[in-house]
Amino acid sequence: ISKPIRNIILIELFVPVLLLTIGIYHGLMQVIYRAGVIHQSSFAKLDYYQGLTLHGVINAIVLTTFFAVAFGHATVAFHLKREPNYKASMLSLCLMVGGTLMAAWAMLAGKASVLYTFYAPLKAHPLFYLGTALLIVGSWVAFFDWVTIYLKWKKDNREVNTPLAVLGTLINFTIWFVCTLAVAYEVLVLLIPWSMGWTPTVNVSLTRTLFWFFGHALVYFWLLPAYIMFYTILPKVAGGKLYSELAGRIAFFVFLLLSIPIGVHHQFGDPAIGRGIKLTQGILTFGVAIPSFITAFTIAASLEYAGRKRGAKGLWNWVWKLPFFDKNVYLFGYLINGLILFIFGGLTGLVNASYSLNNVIHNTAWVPGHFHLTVAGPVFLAILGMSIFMTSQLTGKKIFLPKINTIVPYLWTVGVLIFSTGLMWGGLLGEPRRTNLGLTYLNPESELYNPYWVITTMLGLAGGGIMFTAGLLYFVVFFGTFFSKRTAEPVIDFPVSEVYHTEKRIPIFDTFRPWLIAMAIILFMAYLPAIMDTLNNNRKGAPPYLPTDPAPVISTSEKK
Ligand code: HAS
Ligand code: HEM
Repeated sequence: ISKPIRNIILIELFVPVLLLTIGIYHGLMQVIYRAGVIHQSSFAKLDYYQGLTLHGVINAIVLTTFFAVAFGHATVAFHLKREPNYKASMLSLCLMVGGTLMAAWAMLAGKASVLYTFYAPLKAHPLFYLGTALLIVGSWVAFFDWVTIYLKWKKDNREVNTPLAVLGTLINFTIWFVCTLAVAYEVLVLLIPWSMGWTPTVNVSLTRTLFWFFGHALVYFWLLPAYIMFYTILPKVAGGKLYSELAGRIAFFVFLLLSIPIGVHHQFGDPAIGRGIKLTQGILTFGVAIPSFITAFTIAASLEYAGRKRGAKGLWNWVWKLPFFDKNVYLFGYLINGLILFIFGGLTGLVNASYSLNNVIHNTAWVPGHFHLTVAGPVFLAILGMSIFMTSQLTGKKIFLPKINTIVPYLWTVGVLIFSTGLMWGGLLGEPRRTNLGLTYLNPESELYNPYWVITTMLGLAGGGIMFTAGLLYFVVFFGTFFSKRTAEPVIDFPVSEVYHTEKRIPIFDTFRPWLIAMAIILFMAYLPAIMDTLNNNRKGAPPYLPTDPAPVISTSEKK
């Protein structure tokens, strides 16, 4: 891999990890506010909602997008043996960094405390929306370049299966491209004109619906790079083989069909949307769990094979033969811990998807409990492990403190399990999400004080503290590796799982066109009625709000 492309990938890892220091700090602050350790609306000149926005946007949008592009560049270059185009990759990088700086300025200046979901009626500075749009467009540029590379490769290799990692990357970015079209429309046509004051009101339901068209597919955009690692890297580092490559292909194509047309499951409580479409998208949500079940069984079988190859006998002994604490294959620790967390993340997701159970947990602390077991579980751990792996390879430097590196994912997992137990238990007791509990419910001075939530928020604090410590150790390893002395030639050389069964090539699982057509039909059927509902049931529109105040923001002209 050439030096210029190497440097681009390294910048795409370094910039978001540097910002992650702010993201992780605000995670700690969130558990401190929630547990009522402090009874303030701001700390160190940063407001509660400003901090929550920084936490969500940096961790869940900036880090994940930068990483997906960096990993995509490396995956395409390594598996197709063709380099990304320098000019396109540079343009993509500049757009992403420029966009991130704009959004970061708006958030740090306190002009964009709109949370990472940024739909109306919360209103941000136009630069926040523009910055987010540029970050997205930058990632598109990289994707378009990979498509060109792939098409040229396919011309020369018509009868050869596309490598699973490349197939996963292309499917992931197709989902991303389609779902971000909705958010681009939301931002450019609805939110920016409203934020500039050109339009006085906005259709809140429409902005929410367009956001969730993007928002749930977004979670699979986070997840699929981790899935690529589970299928193509984990069996190899475990010392075994991938049980079925075809299963991986099927899983990725089902994600292509079902990742987007399920966003309404975030809007079960929205009165503007009809019941029929909620039921339809609720059922499709259960469908999207199928590729994850396929993955669970395929990867478990691959791991069992690895354990048996390492000499295991009996029914369960294979588990203990796996290389949990081997510092030479530290990626195993990061990936297996992610999978363990995802068992609980997946189960809680299925609870959320059930229309009637959703009424119990919606907008409670249960929801962040669920998603720290997913995005801060398999997704985040895969990013941590792979960012260290790629940095070490692309710089030719040895891992700094390898033993600490091996422990990080275990510490993080213990932290997340305690943290999410606290949040989900609290959620079942009615504890709200996105609320500075320290000001009221967790403040003994307040008449709203609720002693039932002391234990749950204390668990959140304890788990969050452990996660914060693991985060700090990761920073030491990452930056220590980055700034140490070069000891080898820079390369990119991923471990690649061999397949257990030699399967015949089935062309339908190596072709995009029929799947793209099916995707368009399902999307159209699932979203047209939802969009129509938001247009028909929201004639009035709403003025802007701030998260701290239930009354609308009155503009100076209206005050007069
Ligand atoms: Fe979710 C809310 C439903 C998956 C993230 N989700 C959220 C939010 C986020 C999020 C961020 O239906 C909050 C958004 C907000 O701020 O309001 N979610 C689901 C369902 C799934 C699901 C059905 N979510 C994810 C993933 C995420 C994520 C993945 C991030 C990466 N979610 C919902 C719903 C809501 C929601 C509702 C709205 C709640 C509300 O009312 O607000 C499914 O995709 C889950 C399927 C997963 C499985 C698990 C398979 C298990 C595996 C592990 C195998 C382990 C092995 C290890 C092999 C079925 C693959 C073996 C171990 C050894 C030691 C050998
Ligand atoms: C929200 C803690 C790491 C993604 C929150 C909340 C807490 C928290 C307490 C607020 C819950 C609420 O009041 O609604 C922590 C701690 C972390 C950590 C202690 C580690 C030290 C992460 C990571 C990610 C992440 C690594 C993703 C990669 C999010 C998101 C939100 C959130 C998307 C939602 C923000 C919103 O509601 O607008 N976190 N978190 N967190 N966290 Fe984390």
